This record gives sequence, C-alpha cells and structure tokens, in this order.
Amino acid sequence: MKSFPILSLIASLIGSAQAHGVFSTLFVDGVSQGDGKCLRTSFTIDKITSPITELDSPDMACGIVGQTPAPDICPIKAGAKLSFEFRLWASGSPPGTIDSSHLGPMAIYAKQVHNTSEDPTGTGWFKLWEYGYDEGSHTWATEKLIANDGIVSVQIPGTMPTGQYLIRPEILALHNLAAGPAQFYTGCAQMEVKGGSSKPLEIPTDHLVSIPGYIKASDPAVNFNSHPDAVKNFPYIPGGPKVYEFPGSTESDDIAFGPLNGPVPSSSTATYTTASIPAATPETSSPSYGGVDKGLAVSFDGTCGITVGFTCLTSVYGDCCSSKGWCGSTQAYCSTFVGCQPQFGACKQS
Ligand SMILES: [Cu+2]
Repeated sequence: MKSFPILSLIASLIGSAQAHGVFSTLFVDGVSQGDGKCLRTSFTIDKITSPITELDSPDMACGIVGQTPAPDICPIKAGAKLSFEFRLWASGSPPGTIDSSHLGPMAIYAKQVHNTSEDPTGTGWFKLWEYGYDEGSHTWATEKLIANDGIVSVQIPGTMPTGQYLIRPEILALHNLAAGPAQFYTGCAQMEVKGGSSKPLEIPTDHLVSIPGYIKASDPAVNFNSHPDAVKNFPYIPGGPKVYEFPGSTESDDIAFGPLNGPVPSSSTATYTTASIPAATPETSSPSYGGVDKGLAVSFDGTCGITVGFTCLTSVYGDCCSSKGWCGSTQAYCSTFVGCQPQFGACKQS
C-alpha cells in the first residue's frame, strides 16, 4: 500500500495546480456591475487565479494585479448590499467557484481612500465581516461559498461615511499546509459610497490594520491545516483585526451566504457620534497642538485646511496639515518651516 499516499499526493498537487479562484464580479443590490467592472483584476492573464502565498507581498492588498487601478468606480448607496463572485476562472469557463479542496475562512475588508486609484497597500484597512469554521454544521466559509454559487454578500452600513473606498473580499485556503503555505485569494472593488454619514470615518485604531502586514507566517490563523486528513484542534480563530461594527450595523451570515436577490434589512438610521478630539498635551519633543480649533471635523479624505474645514488631528492620514492642505505625519507635513498649518493639526518646530 506504499504507492497509495504517493498517488494521492500527486493527485492533490495536480488538483491544487489546476483549480484555484478569482474575484470576478461585483453585484450591487443583486445587480451585476459587469464582469471585472470596477475591479482591480485581469481577464487576460492566467495567473490571476493563482494563490498569494507571500504574506508580505503587495499583492496581499488587492491581488496579483492589484497595484493597477481599475478605470472605473462603482457608486454605492450607503445601506446597499454588495455581493462578490468568486470563480475558478475569470471568464467563468469552465464554470465553478474554487476547488472544493480549498477549505478555509473568508473575510471582507474595506479601506477609505482619497482616490480609488491610490496604492492600496499600507494602513487604513478594517474588517467588515468574517466567517471561519462553524463547529455546529462542520462547515468552513469556502464550503458555504461554493454552496452559494461563489457568491458572498455584505451590507454596506447605512452609517458608513460618504466617500471613496476599496473593498476587499478574501479567501484563505488552508488545505495544502502539509505541502506548502496558506493560500490567499483576494481582489479589490473600487467604490464610492453615496448618501452615507457626512461625519468622518472613525475606526478605532485597534481595528485598523496594514495590508500587507496584518497577518504573519507564524500566526495560528495561517497554520491550521483544514485538510480532511489533518488532526484539527477547533475552534479555528480567524486572523487579522476584529470585525468593526458600524453604529446600527446589521451584518449577518444570513446575508453573507444568502441568495443574490435575497432581502436585506432596511438601512440603519443610527446616528453617528464623533469622538471628541483629544485635549492638547504638548511636549517639547512631540508635535504641538497649539491653536487647533476643537470644533473642526477630522479629515476623512486626507484633505485639511481652511477651504475644506478639516483638521488632521486624529485622522488616519496623520496628525499634521501641510501647506498644501494634505494630512500626513512626515517632516514634509509636520515642519513649521515648510508651512505646516498649526490651526488644522499638529506641527513641529523643526
Ligand atoms: Cu488552489
């Protein structure tokens, strides 16, 4: 019987070489936006379906061609349902979602951007939804996905601030750990949320991560062998940050793996409260917060200054407002000698 494990290994290697997956299509309230539309993907290169296995690769952010912006942006009403289709091949031929061997968790991340053509790598990413392994039904997220014809959905919170975002569905396949690393499959849709909160996006810093960087090769979440033959020690704990729940958010797994045209709860009308700006605590070695008007809204898009009326203080882009009206945290933004604007953020006398 010595040949059997070898044959089965060869079979599994062939299987994993042939049948991967790709995020191919975005749906808004059940309506396809068109294959590839608004997505940072490619329908002409075969490797687009290949797994990403180097966790520090920029490909982790938006996929294998994810550094290249899509030419379009899909407008989304706050409260809309977004659905993401994964396919074996971008073209849909031959049909399929991802090979059923690819057992593992899924998540959906988002990042607010000044412009959807931005480099997607770096901080600002937060998690809207995740699904690991359900011990009650003995089901991994990818099994739910395959059973749902490759569709996973999330409701954009009604209180999500208006603005441009990248949204990033993720599959983490853990079936092949005996032979190789964990496999990520991801991509990004470029979208503009309309009719949401006019308040700035305020994600607690412990919910914000950098991609790549949010998961390391040593993390238990990427070292849990999901292969049916592997000895497993549940529960499986997904990696990355905790899911950020917007005020009045209604995320549920019923929506996630429900039908494309299934009902969605009416969008939330919860009011948004702006966190108060921390009191000034000047120290000689750190930026001074001298003249900041505490009534200013925190920049949600990286702009600042008198014309937009935003402060950079506590913004995700950095605390300092440059002479040209952009938030940042380096010398070019923070030095008073190059025009840092102390009334719209922190500045340094150097
Ligand atoms: Cu694969």
